[in-house]
Amino acid sequence: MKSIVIFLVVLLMAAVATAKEVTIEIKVSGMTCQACAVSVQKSLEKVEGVKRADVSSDKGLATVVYDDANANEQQLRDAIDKTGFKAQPAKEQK
Ligand SMILES: [Cu+2]
Repeated sequence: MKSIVIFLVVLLMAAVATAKEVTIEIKVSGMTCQACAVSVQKSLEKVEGVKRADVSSDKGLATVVYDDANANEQQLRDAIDKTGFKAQPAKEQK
């Protein structure tokens, strides 16, 4: 009985480890008003694996929460670029 519990715990930990939620901030240039921010946000939320996207036109910043098992940073940048705005290189982060 005890071994079953241990097995389930290990299984659960493995599942959590493979599906990790990641928060990333991407600088976006070209946004001038709230409507711009909304279109970037909508585009980001269409990417599979994205849980949440917050876009500020004032800060020129997109904050995205995504599952790194389903999405990657490049897909997010592509989604931003597709709207006509420009995702800035990752080097400028942090
Ligand atoms: Cu606008």
